[in-house]
Amino acid sequence: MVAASLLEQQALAQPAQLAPIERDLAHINQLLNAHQFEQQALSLQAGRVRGRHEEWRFRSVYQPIYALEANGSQRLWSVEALARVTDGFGGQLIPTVLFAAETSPRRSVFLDRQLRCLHLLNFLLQHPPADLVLSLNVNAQHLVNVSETHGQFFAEVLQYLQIPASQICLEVVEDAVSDPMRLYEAVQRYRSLGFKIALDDFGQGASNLERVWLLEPDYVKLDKVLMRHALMRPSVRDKLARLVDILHLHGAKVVGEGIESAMQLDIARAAGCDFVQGFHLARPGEQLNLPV
Ligand SMILES: [Ca+2]
Repeated sequence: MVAASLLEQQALAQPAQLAPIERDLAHINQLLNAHQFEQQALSLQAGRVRGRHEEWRFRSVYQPIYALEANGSQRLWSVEALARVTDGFGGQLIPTVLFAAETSPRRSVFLDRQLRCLHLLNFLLQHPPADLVLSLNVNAQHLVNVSETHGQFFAEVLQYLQIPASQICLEVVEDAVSDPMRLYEAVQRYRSLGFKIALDDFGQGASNLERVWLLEPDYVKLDKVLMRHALMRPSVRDKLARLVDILHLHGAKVVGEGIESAMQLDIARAAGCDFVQGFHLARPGEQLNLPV
């Protein structure tokens, strides 16, 4: 009797569960198809959405970002979506290499949009709580290639899926764009659409505080190189705390990236970081790693 009623429930539930995602996929594929690169860029395989372009295959993994609570505990605040790319022979490819190999701006825009849709759909498939933020990396070249309509495509996708833009944090790398005003305009546009903005990999390369003042990001992600220096050299820890103070003064919350040990977690906490991310806390995985 119980078994029969379970089967009945499944029989009733299956079409209702499958139909919306397939409908969503068809709609988003249609939007992506405007680029005329792939008819069916996204497809459902074994309960997950997969992406494709020519010989490349894409899937999503997510790395949790935790809020450091005053009582010493950590709370899941966001997941950063990362792409796993394989070529036609099953070899792994780093996504940045894929983008670096792309010479056509049109194709970069298509790939960037496809990956964001892929990550969003795989996120939604796992029924995340409404307060879990999805962090998405924006390819720097994308910022240069798309002009005044920054964020419009993705805002339309979100509207269709009924997800508020405020649940999405867009991570941008400031020193990858040579023209700061171009970056500023893109960020302003994203913000006007309701997205949260994070400045990614801060502290590496040519990143500087002046751009933080210009962009006024909601979050600044301290690069793992900074966290590594702080671990190796105690003198850097005071400077790290001062840097976090300055970022706080300008209204940004601070994420310590690359937390690979308990000691680095202590350093991040002592420096006043609001959030932490790294292998010591959780590795990227297909599951969102939601607390049970
Ligand atoms: Ca990132």
